[in-house]
Amino acid sequence: MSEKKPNLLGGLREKLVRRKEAWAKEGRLLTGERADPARDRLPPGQREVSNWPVLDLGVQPSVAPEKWHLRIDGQVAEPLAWDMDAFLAQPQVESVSDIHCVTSWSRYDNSWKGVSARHLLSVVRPLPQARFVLFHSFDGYTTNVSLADFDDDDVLLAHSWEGKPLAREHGGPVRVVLPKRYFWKSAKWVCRIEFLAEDRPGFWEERGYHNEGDPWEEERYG
Ligand SMILES: Nc1nc2c(c(=O)[nH]1)N[C@H]1C(S)=C(S)[C@@H](COP(=O)(O)O)O[C@H]1N2
Ligand SMILES: [Mo]
Repeated sequence: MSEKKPNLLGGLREKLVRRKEAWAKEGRLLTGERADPARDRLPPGQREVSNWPVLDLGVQPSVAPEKWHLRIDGQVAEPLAWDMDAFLAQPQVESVSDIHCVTSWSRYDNSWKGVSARHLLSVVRPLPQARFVLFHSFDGYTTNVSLADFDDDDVLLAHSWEGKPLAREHGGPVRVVLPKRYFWKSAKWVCRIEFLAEDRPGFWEERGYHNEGDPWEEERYG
């Protein structure tokens, strides 16, 4: 079960990463405004799209459902390792949420199905010192959130979108969906969730992107 490691010197990936690093340095798209999710549907500087753009590092790992596996470990009382059958045997939830990508597109009313973060937390039981969560993916990508951000009723590990299995380019078989943060926090092809006492920045967080990434506060870069 080798996790495909990204080739960090690969041409396409390198260019993509450089461009997005440059955006962070320039503060591209920043409006300096805020919005109130209770009143506004669109966060500042965003525009609604009806298609669903694909954004990643240019490597889309092909993970067959039978080969998919998830590990949850670190600062938890009950670490776990699940294959797809074990994952699908958990209580399933459906939820509808909006996507806000830091490159300025937002997509409304995405319907997801999968296993809720709240259920995962009840199974692994984070230890008192656990305060952060780091997602790891099959393409080598990582991204971090606070435990408080993960522990929300709209957060899930999704295997389906609009009633169909989640497509490979969008992170299938299983991705994270964390609607209250920019979409780079929603790890595609997730394989490991690590609970930490100390925060550890992920791929974009190390490259000029904001640690928390709240779209309503326009936390694009940090
Ligand atoms: N594993 C992995 N997850 C990832 C990424 C990635 O490169 N690898 N890109 C992130 C970024 S920057 C965005 S905007 C969203 C895009 O998801 P989508 O391609 O389904 O729109 O996935 C996020 N999750
Ligand atoms: Mo993104």
